Order: sequence, then structure tokens, then C-alpha cells
Amino acid sequence: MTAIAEPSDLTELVHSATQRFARSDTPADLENAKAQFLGKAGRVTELMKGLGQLGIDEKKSRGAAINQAKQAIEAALNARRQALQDAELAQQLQAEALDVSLPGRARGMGGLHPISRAWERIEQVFASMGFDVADGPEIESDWFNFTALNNPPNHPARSMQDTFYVDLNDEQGQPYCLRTHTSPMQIRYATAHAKKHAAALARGEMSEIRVIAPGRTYRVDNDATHSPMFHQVEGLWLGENVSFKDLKVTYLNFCKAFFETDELSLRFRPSYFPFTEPSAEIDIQFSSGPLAGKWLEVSGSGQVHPQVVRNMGLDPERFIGFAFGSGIDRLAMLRYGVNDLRLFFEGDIRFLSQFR
Ligand code: 2NL
Repeated sequence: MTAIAEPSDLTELVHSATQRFARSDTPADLENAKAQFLGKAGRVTELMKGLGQLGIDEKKSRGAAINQAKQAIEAALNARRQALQDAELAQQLQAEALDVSLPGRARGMGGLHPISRAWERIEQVFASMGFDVADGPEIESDWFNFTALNNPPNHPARSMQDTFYVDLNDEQGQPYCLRTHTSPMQIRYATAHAKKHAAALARGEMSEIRVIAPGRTYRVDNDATHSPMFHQVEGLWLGENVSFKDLKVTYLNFCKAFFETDELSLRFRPSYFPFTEPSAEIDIQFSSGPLAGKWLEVSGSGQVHPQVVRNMGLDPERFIGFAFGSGIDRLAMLRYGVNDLRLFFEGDIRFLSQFR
């Protein structure tokens, strides 16, 4: 026979359920605790089963008392559930807390690399003098890089020591190379335009080629003044009556605009290149500023060799003019006062941030 629980036992039961719930600090454990009191084999259910042995009046009052206790236990359970939920939410909020009063992380302003800035200036200045800007492949065939430019087959620039070669041959069976100058792009440009010009000639008109080709160029060389990748700008002006005078005026105007000063003069020194005849080195001298007084070499130049004009598909009897080739890195060093070429390619932010 089951002992009849007195109301004091019910108070005790509610108390121990409340305590048991309070000890549960996870929802899973709280559900276990619930089963112990309210489940099928739980304490409250046990008490309900005991009601069967009681008389009708006693059953009524006892039943009501057990129900009350059950409701109190359910209330305690729900309160604990809510408390656990609140605690979990509070913890989550704490973990994801943002201090909205913190100052933002400063975003450093980027800027163009000094070589890019020089490159853009060069394009702007020559565009203002009516030059087109041509861009093309850095991997070139033997024809465009050497042969079309009148570079003899045994020229040292063709040797494996001077030039990077690609493990792939062109249609002539010659290996492709990384271009050693941007002149091949001018040959491409002039060749593409030769047909157009031929049509103009057939109509009795004459048309000019005026183009610069800036870009990356390569050679097997690496020291304080040479980088295996460097930048060059070449210029080409071919027409009916384009002379050395035009070369001098064009290059002088370019220098004045690029360096933003009239306080400079140029000197043309006889030289030799396979693709020009006659050829000249161009030296610059500033008459004021930190570089004043010294003659500095800035470019190679010359009248385009008749054979090179022919290789472009043009008639050298009709087309005459000049070409030049300058190092963009060198021009940038002079313009921005940089004394070591390697600084341009090391990516040191302390150096680069000075050009923002
Ligand atoms: C140098 C020499 C030079 C040229 C480049 C050229 C291009 C064509 C035809 C003829 Cl398509 N010539 N380019 C001419 C003379 C000199 O550069 O040492 N530059 C740094």
C-alpha cells in the first residue's frame, strides 16, 4: 500500500523540484529533471496513481492538493526554462558585443606607382602633340623584335645572354622572346596602317604615322642601374617631309612639358643603332634645380632606316621620319628625384607612399 502523502509532503515535493530545476544549468538537464517530477514515471504521476486507494471525499481534496502542487512544479519549471533562455541570450549578446563608440579603422589612401604616373604623363604630353598611343604583346616573334628592325642575325642583343626566350617557336622556326624594346609594337602599328596609307596614296593623298609605344620590356640584366624588367617609350613619326628638326622640336617640347620647366636644353650626340641612320643620343641639361649643370643621357633617336620603313610595308622614297626610344624608369627617376632604380621595384611602402 502506498503511503498517503500529506500536504506538507507536497510542499516538500514542490520545494525539491524547484531546487532540482535550479541546479539544471542546461536545457537538456532541465528536461531530465522535468521527467523526474512530471514524467510518466515521475513523482507527481506516482502520487496520482495512489489516489485510487482513497475514499471519494479524500480523493477529491487530495487530488486538488496534488494538482496544485503539480501546477506549482510546472510554474517552477517554466520559470527555470525562461531563466536559462534569458541567460543564453545574455551570453550571446555579450559575446557579440560591439563597441559602437570605437573610432573606425583608418583606410590608407592608395596612389599610383611613380612609374605609372610618369607613363601617364608621357602619354598625355605626346597625345597633345597628335601622337597615337599603341599597346601590344610583350612576347614577340623574332621578326618584330629583331629582323624587321634591321637587327642583324649575329647582333649581340639576340644572344641567349641578352634576351629571355620562350620555349616555343614562331612560323619561321625562330623562338619567341620577351620584347627587348617596344619598337616591335611600332612595326605592328605601322604595318597595320600601311594598307590604309596605301589606299590614301592611291587617291593621291599623303598620310602620316605618329605614334608612341610605352610598355614593359625585358633583358637579362640585374644590378643597381639595370632591372630585368624595365619600361620604355618609343616614338615614331613618319610622313612626307618629317625631319630631324621635327625630332628636336618634338623631344624638346616633350621634355619641357614632362619636367614642367623651360629651364632645360637638349644635346644631340652622334650614335649608332641598326634601325636608324643617322642616329643620335639625346642628352638633357637642366639650368636650375637639383640636377642643374650636368648633361644626362635620356634617349636614343634617329632617322628611321629605309630598310625598316620597307619592312613596315611602306615606300622609303615617300615615307621619311624619325624614331626615338627612352627609358620611362630613367625619366621617372629624373622627374621625381629618385637615385636608385631598384626602389621602383621593391614595393617598399615607405618609398611608394611619398608619391601619393
Ligand atoms: C635606346 C635606343 C632607340 C629607336 C629606338 C625605332 C623604332 C622604329 C624604327 C626605328 Cl619602329 N627606330 N626606335 C630608334 C633609335 C633609338 O632607342 O637605347 N633607347 C633607350
